[in-house]
Amino acid sequence: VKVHFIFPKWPKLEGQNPFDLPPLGPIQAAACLPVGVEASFTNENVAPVDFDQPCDLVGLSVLLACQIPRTVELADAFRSRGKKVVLGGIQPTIAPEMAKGHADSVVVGEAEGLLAKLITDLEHGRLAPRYDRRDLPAPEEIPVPRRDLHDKARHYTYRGWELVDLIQTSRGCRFNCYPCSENRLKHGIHRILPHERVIEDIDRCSRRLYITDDSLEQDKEYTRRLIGSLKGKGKRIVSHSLPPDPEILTLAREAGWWYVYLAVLRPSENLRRRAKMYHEHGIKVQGTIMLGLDEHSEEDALGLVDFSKEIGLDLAEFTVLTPFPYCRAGDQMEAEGRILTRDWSKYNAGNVVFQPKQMSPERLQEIYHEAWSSYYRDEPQALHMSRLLMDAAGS
Ligand code: B12
Ligand code: SF4
Repeated sequence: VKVHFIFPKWPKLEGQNPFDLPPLGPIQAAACLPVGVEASFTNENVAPVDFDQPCDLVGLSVLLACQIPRTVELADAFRSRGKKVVLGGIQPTIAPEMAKGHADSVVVGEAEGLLAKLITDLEHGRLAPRYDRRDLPAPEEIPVPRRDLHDKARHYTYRGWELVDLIQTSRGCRFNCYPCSENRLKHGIHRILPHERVIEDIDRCSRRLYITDDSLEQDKEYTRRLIGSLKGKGKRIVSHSLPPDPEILTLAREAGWWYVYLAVLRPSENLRRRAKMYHEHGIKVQGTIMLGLDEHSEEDALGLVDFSKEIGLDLAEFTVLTPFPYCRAGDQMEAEGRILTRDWSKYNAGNVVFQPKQMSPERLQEIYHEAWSSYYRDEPQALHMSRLLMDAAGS
């Protein structure tokens, strides 16, 4: 049996980096296939899809809402050529009904523990419409991803630089931030992967890592241990925010931390202090700035651009609040009848898809465009990016 995984194409944000990262979901799902089942992979963001691909099953991996329309097109196209199609990933987990009429089957929840049965059923010509995993696999069930399925040299370099490998060392988040779906998706539980499994995976990755763990702030002890396991491995590491603790930041820098993502929803002393602290410890900061919260007037939203400059973000990515399903923002906008469209292609955090409280949707959209151009007016984004890359080269 051979399964061909595909990561459907999705629209980038206005000024986003011109490169694509090697996705983790599909190669993690591929690792869950029983022994003897062959796997191959196409990331449509970097390579064209071959509709005549010799395989017994096409597995579409759907991470982001803005991939849904393309997923449906791909599923229809493969099925019209007589191929069996299964959908998996976060979006089919949130809304399995998206598979109806387009795919033969859908995998709901994490893939670990589900694919052996699916393959047996496929072999016997009785694929079920749905394989469900509403409980969470134990950390010991989670195999090392099939990194061999990525052609890194061909698809994942930027100006000669090998891009980061996405890696996961734990799953889940016990916090429940307003615009985020993770708490509900992973039941608010933090599962830590076995140490040996994490090390084996780290050793298979390139020199640059993006630790995709939801939060490294929810369990400081774990974060300290993780930093310890990275020390001396010669890696440069990107992650979500680290705890603002001088001891942890010192250890992180020694272990090769390169930059952290920091969410900016409103100007605050706390954020100012954090950014300063990261910088003092030699760690760069990429901000994700979210415009259009109910508390934002036009002036507040524009003020966030100045604040981002003031705190010296090394890279800034502007987004508009997007009421994704499975998060408090989505629940609220739905309950208040403020969702303007369910055209998923627009759900990439770069389009206004809800009625803002203090301005028109059109004005928020303009502010979003102004934010990108104003932030990078004096120093183009490419320059910021080069500086960030130089930092990784220099140490
Ligand atoms: C890495 C990441 C990104 C990367 C993706 C890069 C890439 N090439 O993959 C980047 C930085 C580009 C990104 C961007 C965005 N992201 Co993002 N991202 C993530 C993150 C942190 C990790 C994803 C991941 O790799 N997980 C690890 C893998 C192993 O898990 P998985 O994909 O779920 O795979 C498992 C199963 O789903 C299943 N599976 C997966 N594929 C398949 C296929 C088949 C056939 C089968 C059977 C099973 C299967 O098996 C796997 C093992 O169990 C998630 C949060 C999270 N923890 O998942 C958010 C997350 C997916 N992002 C999210 C969002 C909102 C965005 C943005 C839209 C907005 C923003 N500003 O962040 C932007 C996109 C806008 C844009 N144009 O950039 C939300 C989506 C919410 C929702 N309800 O839709 C999430 C859930 C985080 C959150 N805050 O809620 N993101
Ligand atoms: S934004 Fe980060 S810290 Fe907040 S709930 Fe989501 S994953 Fe957890």
